[in-house]
Amino acid sequence: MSKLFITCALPYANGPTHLGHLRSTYIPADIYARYNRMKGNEVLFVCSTDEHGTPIAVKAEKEGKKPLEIATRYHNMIKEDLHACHISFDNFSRTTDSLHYEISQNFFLKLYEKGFIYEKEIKQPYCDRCGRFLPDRYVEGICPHCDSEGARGDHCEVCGRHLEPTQLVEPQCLICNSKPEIKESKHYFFKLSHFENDVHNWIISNKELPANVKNYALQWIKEGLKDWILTRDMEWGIPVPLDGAEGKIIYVWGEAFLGYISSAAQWSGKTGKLWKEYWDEKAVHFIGKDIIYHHSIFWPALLMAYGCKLPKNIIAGEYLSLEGSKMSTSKNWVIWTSDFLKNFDADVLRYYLTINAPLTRDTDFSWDDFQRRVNDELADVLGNFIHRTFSFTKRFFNGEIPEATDFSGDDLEFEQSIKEAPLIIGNLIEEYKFREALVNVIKLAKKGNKYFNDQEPWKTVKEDPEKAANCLYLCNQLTKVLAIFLIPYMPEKSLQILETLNLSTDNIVWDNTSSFIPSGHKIKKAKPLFAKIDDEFIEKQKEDLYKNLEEEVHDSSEDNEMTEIVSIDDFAKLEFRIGKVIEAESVEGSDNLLKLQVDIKEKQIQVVAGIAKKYSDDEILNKKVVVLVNLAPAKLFGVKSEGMILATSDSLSILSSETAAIGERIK
Ligand code: B3M
Ligand code: ZN
Repeated sequence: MSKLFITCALPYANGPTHLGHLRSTYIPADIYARYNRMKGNEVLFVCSTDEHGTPIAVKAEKEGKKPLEIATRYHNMIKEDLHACHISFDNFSRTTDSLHYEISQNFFLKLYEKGFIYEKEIKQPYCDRCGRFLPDRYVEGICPHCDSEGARGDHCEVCGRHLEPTQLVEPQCLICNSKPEIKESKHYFFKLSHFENDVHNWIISNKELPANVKNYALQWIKEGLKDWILTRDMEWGIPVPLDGAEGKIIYVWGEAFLGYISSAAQWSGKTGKLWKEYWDEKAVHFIGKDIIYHHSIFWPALLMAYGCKLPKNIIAGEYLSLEGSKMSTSKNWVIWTSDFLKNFDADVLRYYLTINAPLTRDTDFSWDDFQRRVNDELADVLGNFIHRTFSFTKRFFNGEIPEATDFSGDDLEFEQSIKEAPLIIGNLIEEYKFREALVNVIKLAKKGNKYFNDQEPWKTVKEDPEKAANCLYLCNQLTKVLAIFLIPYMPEKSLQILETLNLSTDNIVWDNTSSFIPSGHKIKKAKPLFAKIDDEFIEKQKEDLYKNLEEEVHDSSEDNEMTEIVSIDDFAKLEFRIGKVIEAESVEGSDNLLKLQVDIKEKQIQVVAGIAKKYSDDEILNKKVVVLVNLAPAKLFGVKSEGMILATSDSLSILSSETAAIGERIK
């Protein structure tokens, strides 16, 4: 038995969770935690909400609230979301907890005393009117690299570059719009450069680190590590615990990592167990790929400076897109966890987000694919196998596991597959290959269906009852192991199966998975496991999603928000061409959509356009329209769309040109 410290990246308390968070971080970590508990390991699985940083402070200021109120609102929502998804944390805390303040300040002080944090005067924007310095997102201006407006003090969203606040051209205070002056201010820097070699060695010598983490980290180290500014001039945050540092706080990334420790310490306070024993034996961080830099470089360097053990592994889940396009919370192109759970079980979501693709690859959530997997894999393969086993047992064997005698070659082979599965599947989970392990579980259920079909117990139960008994004996055993394998993935559904099998659901041990249920054991009446999802329901989900998008676009124009500036490079990526509509028909079930075939010279593409309220199919036929031809394909009402016809948003007037040639590019 060993001890294991598992963490999830701390969600920022400035919004609820969405499917992207669940896919990259929380579900994989929970699978790992649940599996390890079943292996008999002592698991400490912790998380917290990350409640400092300028996004929360700015949001609070805009809403006229205190940052803590905002953080509390989202802390509660996030906690509820994760609980509803059965994420089995041993402790879930907040970085505004006093214990976290204490631990973070002590950590900072220790590094300062050891000489790894030093002071330096630097130039910072200062707003005279507001009477304060403007860190990170408090200042906006023109990006010095790409000339786009709306770049923030730490980052330009258009060209993606990191910025220093003093580099901004025409800077403005985000709160009062006045032009800041530049003032000197004393800040505290962490000697990151000092740890360049040590971090490098740690990364190359750590055999367990996955390739995505390793490759990113090595690439950055090659560019050289610079010392890192660890403080900010602002109120919202953890005060720097030094004399002469009044008004300064520790930068959010300088304390957020300690949220792992403070949440564990809080757990120690409640349980009397020592978190450090877990940390020292093996710590594994689950994160999203956007914070690999922080976890593979900053965090190890901070730990080295402090003088304690480093984590054993960092598992970074890659991105989830939605219906082929990047998720965006500001554009409402997102599925919030709580919305999803209004219609579907958390277990089904956990299944889909895991089986969809390996963690180390970007992947897409699509309603059609979700429906297909639920219907084919969960209902037709897994649900069907379990259902037929239970109902046959009830009907022909009085609800008892039958007696097994003289196995045939088929039986022996099937028994062998059941017996060897726990090791195969367990090893995959231990290697963090959660998807592969789950694929093996489904394959096993498929095998079960095949065996059942081949044995034809509905015939043999009369002609050769021993053969039928062997079949149902083994099918019930498979049902049991499937239920156990599924505990990490679908904790509720798997317990439902075990309950029907009339087996205990407490303290299930992975290594006992294939100890067989004795003959004569009585099972209970089965309830349906997985419902199929019909087309209409999926269409409705899609429609709602697209509606959100339209509403959001509409709302922001009403708010008269500044139009987002794009660079010429961004524009050049869009391939607009003149296309001729050569076929048009309405899309069944929708009053908005037309399905068009558009000739763009080299080829013909199919476009679904939301213009049916303005144009009939006849009216649009033969028109030369402007079409975006390199849009990621999507399905609308089940119909594939490979481009977009340009039209105005309110009057739906299409952009067309009668003089341009078909296929001509618009630049
Ligand atoms: N709060 C969330 C993120 O950047 C950030 C993680 C902190 S983990 C110590 O995804
Ligand atoms: Zn820029």
